[in-house]
Amino acid sequence: MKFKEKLKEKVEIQREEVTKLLKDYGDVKIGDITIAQVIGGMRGLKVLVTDISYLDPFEGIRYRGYTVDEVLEKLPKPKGAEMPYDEAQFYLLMTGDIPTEEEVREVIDIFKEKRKVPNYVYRVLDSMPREARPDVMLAVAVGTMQQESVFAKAYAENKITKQNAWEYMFEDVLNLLPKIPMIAAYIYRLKYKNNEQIPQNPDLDFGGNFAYMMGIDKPYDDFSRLYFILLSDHESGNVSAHTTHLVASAWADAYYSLAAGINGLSGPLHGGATQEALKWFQELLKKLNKIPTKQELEQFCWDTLNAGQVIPGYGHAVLRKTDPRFVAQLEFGEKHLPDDPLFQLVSLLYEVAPDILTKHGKAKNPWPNCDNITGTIQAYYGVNQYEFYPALFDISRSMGVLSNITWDRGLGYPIERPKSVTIEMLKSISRQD
Ligand code: NMX
Ligand code: MLT
Repeated sequence: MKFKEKLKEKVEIQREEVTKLLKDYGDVKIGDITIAQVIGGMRGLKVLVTDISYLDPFEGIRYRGYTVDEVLEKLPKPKGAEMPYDEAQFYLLMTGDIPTEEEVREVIDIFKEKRKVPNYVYRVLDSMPREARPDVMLAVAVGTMQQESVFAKAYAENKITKQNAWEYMFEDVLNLLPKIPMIAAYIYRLKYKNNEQIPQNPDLDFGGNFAYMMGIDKPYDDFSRLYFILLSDHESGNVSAHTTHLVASAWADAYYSLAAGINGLSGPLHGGATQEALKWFQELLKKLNKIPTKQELEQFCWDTLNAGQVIPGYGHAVLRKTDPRFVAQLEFGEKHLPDDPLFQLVSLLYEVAPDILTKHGKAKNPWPNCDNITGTIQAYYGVNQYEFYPALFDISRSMGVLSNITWDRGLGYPIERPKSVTIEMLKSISRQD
């Protein structure tokens, strides 16, 4: 497998670099820690390392050094498609290189070969209560497949060393990732389409086949490809990436780790904000029974804030400008659904919310993030069951977190175990200052 050979070469080079860095410069300080950071969710603390992506507060995300625009322009696309292959993004995240047509073709073929989901997974999903949330079902499906882990099996047989651990992790990742959109589409149709399932189309790629199995016409395939690329990684500190990395750091396999990451993504302050944003727009429309004027929208924002709630899809822990992933979706909407009333409402909110949040004076970042707009576009294509949105985010995020844990094993990162202190200790440290 050329993909694996390339990765192996890169892992070996980087492993040497990391070993040298640790040996020669392990004592060099890269920052101080304040009490505010320790109590305040470790904001701004540089305590994680990844090369898969980097988030600049003002520029936004770069995947392996490439901006959103560059990735959308440079990655190979299916014939006639507007958006690149998700398999190409996965290749980029894993290797750091933009794949050639031939290189992406290899990943597409591997994914197609491995995407068949074991029947017992469907039986487990079918037996779950219909009220179960889609992302809960996805996490259960991933956990159920843990018995397939080649990493866990090799560990039990004492075959794993620090040197070869990444290869078993990589094999698990290749077995697991292509199944995620298949399972998510199955869950969608099980819950919302009377369990009338659409079999996979063997001619289609990751995003294209997902749209096909959802039963939604073009250009939903392109929106799926776009969305899965955009949300795939956001450096290491976000809750889903960090959770996956943390669990994998104890040498849990990819199945356990991803299931944990899916649970980590669910909260309304993280991936759950996709759901909250559409809910917020729908509540507004229900209250007014019409498309609001600018003034009415402003009032609704203030009502939300005065009730002590957040405006979903606005603000960010790191970003200090409009999220380029929001912009990419906005551009897609301007092209494909410019007259949709809900889409126009998203654009109107973009005109009013930053000023209001600034006047409100709390949020450090008054600009929209990726989650504000996703639901509007999904709903336009008929996916208005907003509790499904975190599961959509999970499909995308799986690409990044699974790349990260492969590299974690490749570079021999140890179990993550930071130190905690007591409040009494912090009080005593502050008295000495
Ligand atoms: N609406 C109202 N208040 C906000 C917002 C917002 N959109 N964003 C931040 N604040 C408040 C925040 O609740 C906090 O209030 P308090 O001091 O009373 O605790 C204050 O502003 C300072 O928070 P920040 O330091 O600006 O933000 P933090 O880094 O703590 O949290 C988020 C980041 C993303 C959790 C926060 O901005 C938020 O809750 N946004 C709305 C939910 C959302 O869109 N989440 C999705 C993030 C992206 N993703 O995909 O995960
Ligand atoms: C993400 O994509 O994970 C979100 O923007 C949250 C974050 O980066 O903290």
